[in-house]
Amino acid sequence: MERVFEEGTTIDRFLLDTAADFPESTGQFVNLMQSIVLAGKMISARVNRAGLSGLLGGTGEVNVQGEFVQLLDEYANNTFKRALEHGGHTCMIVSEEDEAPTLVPERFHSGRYVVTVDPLDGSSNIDVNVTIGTIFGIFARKTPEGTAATLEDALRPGSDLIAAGYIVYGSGTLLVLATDHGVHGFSLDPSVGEFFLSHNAIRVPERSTTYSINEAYREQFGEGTRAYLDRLKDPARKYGSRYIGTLVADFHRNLLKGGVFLYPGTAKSPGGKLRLLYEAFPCAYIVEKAGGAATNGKTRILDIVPKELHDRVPLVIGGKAEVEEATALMSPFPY
Ligand code: P6P
Repeated sequence: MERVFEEGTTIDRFLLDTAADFPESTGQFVNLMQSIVLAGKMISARVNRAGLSGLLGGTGEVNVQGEFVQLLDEYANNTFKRALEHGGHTCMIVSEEDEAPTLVPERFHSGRYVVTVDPLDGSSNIDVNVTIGTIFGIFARKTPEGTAATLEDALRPGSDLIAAGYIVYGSGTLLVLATDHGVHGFSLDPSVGEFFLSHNAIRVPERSTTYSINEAYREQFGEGTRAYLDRLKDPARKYGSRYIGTLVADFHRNLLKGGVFLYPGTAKSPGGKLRLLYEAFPCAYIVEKAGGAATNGKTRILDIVPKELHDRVPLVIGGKAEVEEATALMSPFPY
């Protein structure tokens, strides 16, 4: 039941107002979101001062993805987990930065929610002051409250998500949250340290004239993908290319203004690069709540069940008509 709220509503008031629509709510979800909001404020403050506080550059470590860990990646990961693991609302955290899930201490096994997170997406852009962001998904656990969470609570279809969102650290800091009430954006006013509603009931335009893809890999894509890209270059369609190299930033621009983002698989990497549980699932949940669509080039992203926590998946996401056109052409599957 999508709802529109008055401008200037704080995120706390939004969370309390929407929780009131669910008589069975215990307040755990509101508390969980308030923990995510706190982590977002802390990461935003550090990102904005990274150049002044020695937080640029790498740690020298390589993570489970085989990527060099940046200092801000480590800070964002630790900050996000610390904000969640002692809140009594979360029983497990699956992070891009950690091979294994983080299980909360036994005294918090009553936590109802499982959170998947890419603490800082767009690492390659951190040191050059280009927009980066945090992406998160929220499941209600399947295993009984009061017990330790298990992989069963995370290896499940994206359609089990009950909420998802992201925080983009760009010209401003904006938190976008998708729930059964629709997709709403909250801008951080750093002078008061509060997120205020600034984007009411976001809907993604069905069609646009923007596509986002790293065309350097063109010769590695399937012939269907190349055929789709050639179609977009027809001057009559007036498409332009926009590609930031940070998924959450490209996705956010396309969510607001319309556009299709593609990270297809290739012969060398049929699964593509993006991760299913904490990148594709949350973005797919958000875009569908905003009226858009997301596939892996063949099937709906939210219908996929991950085999492992760090599964990768090809991603085509954006306005429904554009995703359908691209998906119909993309072959041979999976790239
Ligand atoms: P490429 C950032 O490292 C990331 O994981 C996504 O945020 C982004 O969309 C993608 O990689 C960019 O990958 O191969 O185009 O550099």
